[in-house]
Amino acid sequence: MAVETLPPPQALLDQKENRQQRLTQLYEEIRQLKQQRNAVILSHLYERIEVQNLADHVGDSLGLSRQAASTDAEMIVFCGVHFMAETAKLLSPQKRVFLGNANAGCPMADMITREDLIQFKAQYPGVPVVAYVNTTAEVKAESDVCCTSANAVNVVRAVNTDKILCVPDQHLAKYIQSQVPEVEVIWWNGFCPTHLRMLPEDVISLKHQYPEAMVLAHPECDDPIKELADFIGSTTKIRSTAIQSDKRVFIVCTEDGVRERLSQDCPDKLFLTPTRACAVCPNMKLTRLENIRNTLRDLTDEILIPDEVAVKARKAIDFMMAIDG
Ligand code: CIZ
Ligand code: SF4
Repeated sequence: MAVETLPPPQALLDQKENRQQRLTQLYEEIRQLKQQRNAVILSHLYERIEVQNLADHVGDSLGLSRQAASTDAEMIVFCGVHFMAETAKLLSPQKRVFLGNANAGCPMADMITREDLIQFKAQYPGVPVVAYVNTTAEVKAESDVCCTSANAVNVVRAVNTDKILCVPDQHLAKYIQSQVPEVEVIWWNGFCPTHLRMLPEDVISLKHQYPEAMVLAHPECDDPIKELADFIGSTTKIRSTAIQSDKRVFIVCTEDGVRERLSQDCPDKLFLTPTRACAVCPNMKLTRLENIRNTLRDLTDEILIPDEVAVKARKAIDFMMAIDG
């Protein structure tokens, strides 16, 4: 078998040094453009670590959208996927909103269209719809209330109903069902391909090697992973739980950006992933510093939502905020 020849150590060290210089130069270009544009940069916890480190705020989609609404900046560059930038635009209609990379979409959000939802609702007349924030503005506009992974259970409890349609994530829906048994949750069959890559046998094997480890899981994971978890919650809650915990070892069952973030937040703790480097959302990694620089410079692909859609979608978000402000 042919053995691949690797570059000598000095060549690899030179590459590392060049990359560091390039990053420093890009950081400076972005800093200047940001000032000129009066812009704020927001990064989801799933983004590349250099993007998270550059951002003014890091968090989950709703937390960041709230930041967007409260800032004095005239322009927002959202480093995340399309539905997140749309949510920021819905909450900040007077600001200009751009995605860090306009090609970054969410396969789960694309698993249900407005037309699909209209047909789904027609099968269950009068049953309210809760839409996960991972949906397009058009789908939110056809829904009664929005939710995030952080507040989904509280939102469903607060809607006065004995049945609810939950779109698009079947795994979040099953989690809600387990927590709110008094309401019948009828779900759409969407899923997150990244979260489904994590395997229970990998969690079990890590747990075997590190029995003291705390297992942290996102509700988008499949049931067998959630059954192994010591804590289930949103990215922000996973982060705060790990930061506040006395434990030293964690098995992080969500997109790898959270593990990277936590490794930086808590250098004295160990964060492990239950897949061999596969829990990476390719869309979340599309945004590079070059894309952010180009977005600030060229102002292309602005997020625009037609008024008739925005007014209805905002109602679903406002309803969620009234329950879980
Ligand atoms: O709402 C978000 O940001 C998502 C998609 C995940 C999470 O749990 O934070
Ligand atoms: Fe969508 Fe999953 Fe990627 Fe989140 S991690 S953006 S839900 S595909």
